[in-house]
Amino acid sequence: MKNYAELWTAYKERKSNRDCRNLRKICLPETEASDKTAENAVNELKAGLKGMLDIEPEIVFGSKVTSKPVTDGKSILDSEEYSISLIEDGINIAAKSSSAILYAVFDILRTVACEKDITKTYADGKTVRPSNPLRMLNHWDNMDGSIERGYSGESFFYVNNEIVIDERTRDYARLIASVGINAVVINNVNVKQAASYMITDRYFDKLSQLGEIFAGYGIRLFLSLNYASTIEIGGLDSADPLDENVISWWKDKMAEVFKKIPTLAGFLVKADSEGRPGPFTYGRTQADGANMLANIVKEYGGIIIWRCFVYNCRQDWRDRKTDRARAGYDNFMPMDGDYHDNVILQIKNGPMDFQIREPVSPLLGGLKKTNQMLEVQIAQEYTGHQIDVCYLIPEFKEILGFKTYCSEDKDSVADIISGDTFNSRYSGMAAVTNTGNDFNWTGNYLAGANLYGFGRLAFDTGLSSEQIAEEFVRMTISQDETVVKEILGILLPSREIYERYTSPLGIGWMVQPATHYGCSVDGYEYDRWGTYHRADHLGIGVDRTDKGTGYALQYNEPNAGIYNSPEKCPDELVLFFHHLPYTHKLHSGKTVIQHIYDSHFEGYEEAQQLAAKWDQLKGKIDDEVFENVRERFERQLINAREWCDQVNSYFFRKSGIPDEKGRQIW
Ligand code: GCV
Repeated sequence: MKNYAELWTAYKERKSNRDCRNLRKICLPETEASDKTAENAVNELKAGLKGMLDIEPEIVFGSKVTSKPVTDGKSILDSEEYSISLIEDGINIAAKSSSAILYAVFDILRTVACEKDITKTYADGKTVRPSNPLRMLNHWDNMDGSIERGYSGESFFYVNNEIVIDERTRDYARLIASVGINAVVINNVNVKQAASYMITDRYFDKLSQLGEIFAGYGIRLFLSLNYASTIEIGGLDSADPLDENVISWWKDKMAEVFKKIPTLAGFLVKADSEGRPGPFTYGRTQADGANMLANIVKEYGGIIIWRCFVYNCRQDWRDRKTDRARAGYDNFMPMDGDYHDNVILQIKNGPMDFQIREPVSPLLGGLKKTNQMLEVQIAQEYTGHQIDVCYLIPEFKEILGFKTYCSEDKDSVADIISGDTFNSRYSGMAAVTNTGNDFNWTGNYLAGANLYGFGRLAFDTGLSSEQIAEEFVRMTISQDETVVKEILGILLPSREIYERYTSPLGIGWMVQPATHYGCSVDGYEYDRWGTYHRADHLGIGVDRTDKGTGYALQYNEPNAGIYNSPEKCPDELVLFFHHLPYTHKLHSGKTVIQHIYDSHFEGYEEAQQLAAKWDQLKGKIDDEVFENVRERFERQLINAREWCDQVNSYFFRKSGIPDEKGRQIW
């Protein structure tokens, strides 16, 4: 018995699936005997079919795979494409690489696990090509075992500054490969202390072993890099990207690192951000910093992923001109086209920081000549800490579907990050992960839907939130139709419910600064982080129009015009873009203040309904799963009530305007 759950890779019995039990033969492309990924795929297939159906179909190896060397996003996509078709007595898999074989195997196992008919599913043949070349998880794991913004235990990669490799490591690789993840960054972007030594002898052996394990599941290993390594571990007194000594140190270092960790794919860099060092210190640009490293790692096929989370975190709250939302665009747009083609800019979905509702970052659709990746967060830092249920896939779908108007067609965020719009060399999607060493990996069992869902969505952006949630529930919790329906009824509206009882109309924040959990309306109001609601007795919101900070104008038309106008701006973002009187009428017909009251009362009530729905599942699902989520709902309701009452009281006291429905406000 493992000391952790295998979730959707547990392959529990599905013997009632008669159609699948008739499977006699599976044809696979032939691969080299030494191909670990193909070996893992075959083992997975056998274990899955045995476990779920108690069958052992004949495995026949056919034509050779013709995988081309992977040099860019397009060839990643070519090589990961697979087809599944029916043959007499069985199934044929066609694929150009062993990773593609693995994905085909997981496709078949998913079909069986969801109790779908194989004959129907693959009747017309099914060809799948991933939507995004890079589908990545970013771990914010520290080497002392803690996880920055982690809500599901400690790290399973590190204990006491040592790298741990055990059965769980392999099962983690299986788990994430099964949903299509093909890249992972294993350490926190805030690279401090021991983590700076990741690129030294101290960790090479373990990292090389880890890289091999991941490669066996088609996953490319990346490390977060300390931009100032030349100073921290190199004994130099500078990290200036144009300094010859700095360049020469990096050349030697990279030669050593790529030799010692042959599977290493590249680095993720957080520079000039929240106290992390970067090229700005030396009067250089972000492009100078990224290109210096990219130039050096190029000869090893390495990639530099450079984060755009660069802003002034020492703002004076009295200053209304500086706008943190503007910072990404202001810092990165002027150098569009200057980045080397093995640099990818990684852009958070919104201009601030993973709030429950933000507009899409204007860099997505702004940058036209630079490789770019979308960064989302499944760790629920601002969305309930994996205590409150908050299924994030509907939010990610909205982001992906956002029309940026950056070109005549193919202008959605999904088009841009797939590489299609600008024919980018590299692109894709990364999530700050929500995993830890808890028994069930994600703390709350229902938070597993975000891990599952992110992978599935990054692999196929055309899937719907419902489809993904249903697969997750059927594969992980239950096949019972009533149970599936009830849990979907909890997951699908949960993000909007969370939004309703927390911060309204796109304003964000209002969280406890120390933890980012729980309500504190003024928690960030008089602080240095650039995250203000600017509420007074007359109104609330940040003026980001042409008369305010001008942020709205960073968008392409017609988005700029829509956001710039309080009449046209969608209600859910109106306070992000406008400072409005409490009496301002929204599109909904309600005033701002009445919307605040109504949405908070409703949100709290809906949270209670979700908890009641869950209570009905007692005895119908596994006790441990039931209890795990029930206990979290208890805490969610306390949280939701506090948010509701604190926000309503705060704005009643500020505005003096009573609730027109006369409900109790404290
Ligand atoms: C890893 C936010 C978080 C930080 C995080 C940072 C980032 O500010 O609160 O914990 O640091 O984002 O994305 O770099």
